Amino acid sequence: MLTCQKLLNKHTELWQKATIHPFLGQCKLGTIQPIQFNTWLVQDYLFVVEFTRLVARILNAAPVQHFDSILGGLNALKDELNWFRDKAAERNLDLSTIKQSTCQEYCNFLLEITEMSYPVQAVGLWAIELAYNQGWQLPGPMPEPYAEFANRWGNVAFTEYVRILEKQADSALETASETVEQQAESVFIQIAQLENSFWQMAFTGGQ
Ligand code: HMH
Repeated sequence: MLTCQKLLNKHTELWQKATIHPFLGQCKLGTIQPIQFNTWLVQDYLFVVEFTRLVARILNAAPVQHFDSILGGLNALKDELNWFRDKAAERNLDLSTIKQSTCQEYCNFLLEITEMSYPVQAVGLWAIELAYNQGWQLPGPMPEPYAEFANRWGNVAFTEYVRILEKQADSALETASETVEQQAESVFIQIAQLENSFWQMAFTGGQ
C-alpha cells in the first residue's frame, strides 16, 4: 500500500531540491536581493489565487470526514491572500501582473490534478503544503523582514495541518488501485520538480 511517507523515502533527493534552495538560504542569511524576493512574492500570490481554487475543488471531491481540515485550510487561505496584498502594498508591488512561465505551468498542473481521483488530489494537496512547511522551517529562524514569511508556513500549527493532510491522504490511498497509486506518485514527483523551479524563478525570471 502506498503512503505519503513512502513517497518521501523513495524520492529523497527530488524532495530535497523542492525544499532546500539558495532562495531560502539567502532569506535565512538576509542576503536575498529585494528584486528577487519581490519576484517570488508576486508570483506566489498569483499561485495562491489558483491554489485556493484547487482547494475548493478538492473540498468538492472529499469525504465529509475531511471537511474540517479542508475548510480550515480555505479559511487560512483567505487570511493568506489578504496578507499577501498587505505585503505587496508595503513594497509597492503591482499584483496585477502576468504569470511567469513556471508559475503558469504550475497553475496549469493544479487544474490537471482535479481531473484525477480523490486520493491523488489528497496527495497533491499534502505535498504542496509540505513543500512550503519544510522549505520555510528547515533553515531555522530568519532575520527580518523574512521572519514573518518563514513563520507563516513554518509555524507549528501549519506543521500540524500538514500532518492531518498526510493522514487524510494515507487513508484515501488505503483503497486505491495500483493505477491510482501510480498517478499519486507521478503527481508527487511533478510537484517536487515544480516547487524547485518555483524557487528558481526568483533568480532566472522563470523563462
Ligand atoms: C509555490 N507552493 C508554492 N506556493 C505556496 N504558497 C505553497 C506551495 C503553499 O501554500
